[in-house]
Amino acid sequence: MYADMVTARHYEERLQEEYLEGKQPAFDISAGPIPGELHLAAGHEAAGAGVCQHLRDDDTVTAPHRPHHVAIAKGVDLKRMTAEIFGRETGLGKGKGGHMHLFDPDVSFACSGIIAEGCPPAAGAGLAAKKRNTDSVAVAYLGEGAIDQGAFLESLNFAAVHDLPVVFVIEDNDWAISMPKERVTDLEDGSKRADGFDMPGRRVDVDDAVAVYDAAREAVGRARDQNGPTLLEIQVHRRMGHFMGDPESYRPEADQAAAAQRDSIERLADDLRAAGTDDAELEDLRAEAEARVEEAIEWAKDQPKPDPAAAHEDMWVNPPSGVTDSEPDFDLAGGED
Ligand SMILES: Cc1ncc(C[n+]2csc(CCOP(=O)(O)OP(=O)(O)O)c2C)c(N)n1
Ligand SMILES: [Mg+2]
Repeated sequence: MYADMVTARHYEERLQEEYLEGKQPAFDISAGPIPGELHLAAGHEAAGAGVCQHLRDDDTVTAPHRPHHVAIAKGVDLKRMTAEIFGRETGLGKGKGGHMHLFDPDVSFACSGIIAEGCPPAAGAGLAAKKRNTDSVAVAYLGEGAIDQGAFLESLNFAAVHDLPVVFVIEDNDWAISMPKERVTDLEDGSKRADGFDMPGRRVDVDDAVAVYDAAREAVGRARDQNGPTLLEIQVHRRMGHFMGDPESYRPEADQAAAAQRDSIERLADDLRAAGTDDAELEDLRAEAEARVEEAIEWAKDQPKPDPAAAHEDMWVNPPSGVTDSEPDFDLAGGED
């Protein structure tokens, strides 16, 4: 867990540096080596590592727009993920998806920029596991700002009614862009949403990786033993803006300072030291993580950019007429399913 968490933190620090290259003096979102939006998850690491530690490659994970810590903990190929973020041809999605649309079938991982969008596919993966009588499980991550979304509530209901092996994980960082949690919900503990679906719900109040690990072991074990879904909520902290370039003028300084002070990585390091791990071992893990991140970034930056003509390949609908000269490869009106 410590290795995953320090990898995720260092990865984001490095992406932050790369992202800012060329975006100044007036912030130009499309300029520089990482075009588009970038949502960093520093402060969320315990939720990724503590849950994914219990998962296998054939367990499905769907993550939202803030996905890197979860992807790293799930074992997504770091080089191809980085190439995707840098918009390169060898990226997980041939450079067409960017950082919010990572998809790695080798470890059953996907994420989406549409909030709560991962919940129905996770319920679907759970249904598939049940019908195939395998013991794989599915985990859907979402933010606390998404707990009033229909897709989430319908998925909870569907998973509960069909006793599906799904764990829903709310990462509560107190904010949805500039909207503080208390202005959109009266529920302090989002895991109570489970009560309405007769499903177990549990909140982990602090971003303590060991506490997350314990709560997730029970929830994932319950799913794997075919005893149905669980809803977990984990308190995390947003150490950065909603996305890169967010001036956070809406956020009280005290809240920012509190987030900066709480650090689940330092907390886990203290726990490990108390359990007998020496500093040299922690330092080795950190150095290995940093080297792995550097290697992935260097590799990604060396990769070719996609041919613009490839923009119309791998599409699910025909491009509008006049956009491309190539013949459509299937006919939507053809009547086949
Ligand atoms: C269905 C939908 N509505 C609105 C948005 C715009 N949007 C992007 S992120 C976000 C807030 C998400 O907050 P939260 O779920 O708490 O996640 P966090 O960003 O805090 O990790 C919103 C409203 C979206 N992407 N999808
Ligand atoms: Mg949030």
